[in-house]
Amino acid sequence: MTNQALVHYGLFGEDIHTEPLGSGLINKTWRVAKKSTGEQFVLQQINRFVFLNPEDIAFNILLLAGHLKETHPDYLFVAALKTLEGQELAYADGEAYRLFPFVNGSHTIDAAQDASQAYQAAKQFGRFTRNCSGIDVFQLRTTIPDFHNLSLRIEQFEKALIQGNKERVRQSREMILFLQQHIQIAGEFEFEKTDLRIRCTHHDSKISNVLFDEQGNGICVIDLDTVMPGYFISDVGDMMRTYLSPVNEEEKDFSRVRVRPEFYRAIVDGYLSEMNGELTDFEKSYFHFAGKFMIYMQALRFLTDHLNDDRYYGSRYEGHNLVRAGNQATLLQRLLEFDPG
Ligand code: GN1
Ligand code: MG
Repeated sequence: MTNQALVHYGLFGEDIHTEPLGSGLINKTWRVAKKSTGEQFVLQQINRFVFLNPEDIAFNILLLAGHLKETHPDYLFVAALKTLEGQELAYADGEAYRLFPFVNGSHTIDAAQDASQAYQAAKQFGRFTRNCSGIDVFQLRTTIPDFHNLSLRIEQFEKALIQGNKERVRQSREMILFLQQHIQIAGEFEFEKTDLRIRCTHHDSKISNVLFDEQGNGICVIDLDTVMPGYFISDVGDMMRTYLSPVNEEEKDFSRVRVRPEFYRAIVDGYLSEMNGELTDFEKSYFHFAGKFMIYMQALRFLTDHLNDDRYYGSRYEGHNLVRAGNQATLLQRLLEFDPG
């Protein structure tokens, strides 16, 4: 139904070429080219099972775009284009879509291959939060309630142990025990979070959500649907989760999952290069916890989904989410063994 969505932007007919883009698990994305002019766009279909109110995403982006234009006019903020009717979202067949301009000369990368890329990305996520710091963060809407609420993720996990697929619960015993043994991470979170500030947080800081220029410098962050009030540990932690290891959450050979010390440094240094003056001393002592927090939560989420028959993340082979959970549990183990110095 992408074609019907594109009509709302005046893009239709033989002149338009559409192809799938990216590897996100939740939203669907396409690259759209207008052959006659060479213009390019990115079209995204919002997953309405996950984002119950797509208008909240549009609201946040509009609010931030206005603020950033005033306070940081040189900062590139990729807001969605308006439809011909002047709307922020296009609806086709009950689905909500957004169209973005493609930033010329930019590219994205799927994995951090050298530490300077990790530094650049961490800098961009820090810069984003810093540039938004002048806004009253509580004006932003919460696009996914309790998204990074670790205590709720534990509850969902415990519920799946009781109500989930019995056979899978039996087969996942080892993973279940491992995660139960590390439940204190959730306790630490509850205890510490009262001293973490609520900031404008991206909540999906994987490296493919950063645009790079031809010299390899970061330009800005993209994919802003989970931008909402949150803690800095969400962004720093998800960078640790996705940049530290040379292999990602899909890797089945867990011996290849490891922590690269120079990438750890790069994340901390890159983020602080922008956020040093913003974070409190207390927050600065929580970089390591950030990694544990996000990796543990992701392992829980994958395992919970496996026990619930893959209804959230989907799966491409039998046991896919159990493998992803095992991968993330291995990464957690490696991080716990790592001494950041
Ligand atoms: C989802 O859709 P994607 O891949 O950007 C998920 C993240 C997870 C990630 C794991 C809204 O992100 O929280 O970390 O999968 N997003 C949502 O790959 O649940
Ligand atoms: Mg995303």
